[in-house]
Amino acid sequence: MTDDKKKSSPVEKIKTASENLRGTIAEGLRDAATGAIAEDDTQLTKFHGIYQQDDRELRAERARQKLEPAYSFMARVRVPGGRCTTEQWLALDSLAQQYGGGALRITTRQAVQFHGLLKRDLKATIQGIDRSLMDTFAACGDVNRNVMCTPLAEQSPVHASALHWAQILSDQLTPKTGAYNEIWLDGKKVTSQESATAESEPLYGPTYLPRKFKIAIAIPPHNDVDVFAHDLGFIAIERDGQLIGFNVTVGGGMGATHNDPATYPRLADVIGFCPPDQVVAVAEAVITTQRDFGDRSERKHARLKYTIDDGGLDWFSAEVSRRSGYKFQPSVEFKFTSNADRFGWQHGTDDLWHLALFVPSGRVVDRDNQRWSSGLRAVAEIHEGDFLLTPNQNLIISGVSATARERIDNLLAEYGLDLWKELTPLRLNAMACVALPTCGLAMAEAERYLPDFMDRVAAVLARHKLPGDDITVRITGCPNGCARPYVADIGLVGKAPGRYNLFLGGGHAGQRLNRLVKENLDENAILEHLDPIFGRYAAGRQDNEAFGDWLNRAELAA
Ligand code: SRM
Ligand code: SF4
Repeated sequence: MTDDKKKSSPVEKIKTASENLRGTIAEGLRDAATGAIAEDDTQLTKFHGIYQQDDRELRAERARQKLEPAYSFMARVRVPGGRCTTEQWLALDSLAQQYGGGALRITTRQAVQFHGLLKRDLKATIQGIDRSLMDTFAACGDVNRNVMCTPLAEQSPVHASALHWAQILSDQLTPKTGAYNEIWLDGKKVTSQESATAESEPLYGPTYLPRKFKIAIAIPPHNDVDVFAHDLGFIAIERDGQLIGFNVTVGGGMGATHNDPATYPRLADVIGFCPPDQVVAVAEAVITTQRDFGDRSERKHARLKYTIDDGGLDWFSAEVSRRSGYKFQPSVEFKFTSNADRFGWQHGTDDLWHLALFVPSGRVVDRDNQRWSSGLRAVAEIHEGDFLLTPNQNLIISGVSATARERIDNLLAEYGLDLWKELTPLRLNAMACVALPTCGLAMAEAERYLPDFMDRVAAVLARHKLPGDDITVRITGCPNGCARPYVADIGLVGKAPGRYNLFLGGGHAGQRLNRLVKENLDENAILEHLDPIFGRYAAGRQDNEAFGDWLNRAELAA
């Protein structure tokens, strides 16, 4: 818990002095002498969904030429529950073509990222996003971020209700400062005096949260959102086909630092059940408890999971009850079976059809024989429903009439986008984070390495006559865990170029952390390590037993 005598971290000081997230961002944008903004402001733009980056592959050459790094910006668009209209998609696509190198990136949290935006184009991009009734505000930073929800509300009335609550949570928990409006949308400037009163942040206070905060809603049996990886989670409980409330989970988080045992991935605990009308009060109580007790001196120890481990789950739960005014009811039984997406056409409660497409690592860009930008644009131009972003970086074309299905299928085939038909579940369910060249924290490749690695894993599996359908592989370029590698059957976590820590035995439904089995391996060593294990798995698995579950039962537990 917070010790008042501890020194606040530098980021806390920046937030305090920022006048509700303004800092000198506006001035920095006007400075044409550099492609960067002031260092303190790089912390503040995160709250506006914008990260300053530079192309790491050009660093050495630019330094040799005595040039400043090739600065550019990543902007993350919030899409609560992953639902956007085709008009919105077309607007994002058009901005990507104009300013973002022709690419969009669907993230592991149902959001959309632009990469490579130049400082001079940032405002125009944000204004274009705003015109499509979307924003990047609070997509990053020490606040509640994009609220996730199992997509496709048309699967059942429970799915529709869950999305409704995701959108309410998203609205209620967005910060109130006018800084975003003022800086990016040329909104009215608020004077310091006004900002103290009209603009107070009733939920967050002037220094916001000690660290990022994430919420997900899951609908059993699908744990596609990986609810246990979130600071706060809601597991939908149904009776007679209707939502009756949620089991509440707290304290999940993936981030860790290599060789620092004080940091660790942690799965959330279920603390009880609440009816739907208590969801907002519970979320606010969890957030204010973290706001008041979270560690503001050491950012590596500032996530909610550490606040809970330091204070104890009972204390935390009682504090949330006290603040919300609601006592949790006992949790209700639930069962998750998978944390993957389900590909292909599904029929919805609306009597329309919905097609879940595999998008490799969520990267929407035209490549030789897979023209994702052009193909999805062509679909969006004739499609009357929505595009839904999944928590595994994929996309659902939602709301297609029976008669329009063939046309969509033909378009997807024409642009090379029907990969879900030909790839195996092993490949379809594998995930990698962005990593190099844009991520400033990457220690190894992830997204660019995943296809090669999966080919090699498939070859080793084939030797043991295993299709690998029950194996989830996730790779990240560093231990921060952006592709949630610590809940995968097989997790590779970047240590250095070409080298990874190998984690095995995660729960196939995201319900169990895997374990570190070997450190700092290159590809050959990883495959050599996996080969005999796959052999034993082939011989010893029970019917449909997922790799991580078998491994945990048969080997790791021993
Ligand atoms: Fe992440 C930081 C990308 C989901 C844990 N993450 C970053 C940054 C912004 C790097 C930075 O701080 O400079 C990465 C930008 C790379 C780039 O060039 O785009 C980045 N994170 C991503 C995305 C785009 C990965 C992807 O391949 O899709 C995901 C965007 C999600 C979104 O739309 O909001 C993404 N990040 C996650 C997740 C998964 C999740 O939330 O379900 C996690 C693990 C869960 C968690 O939060 O514990 C995650 N990202 C982190 C961390 C570690 C936080 C911690 O508690 O230690 C960092 C580093 C940090 O915050 O200091 C980080
Ligand atoms: Fe970057 Fe690490 Fe996140 Fe991958 S896991 S995107 S390398 S911060």
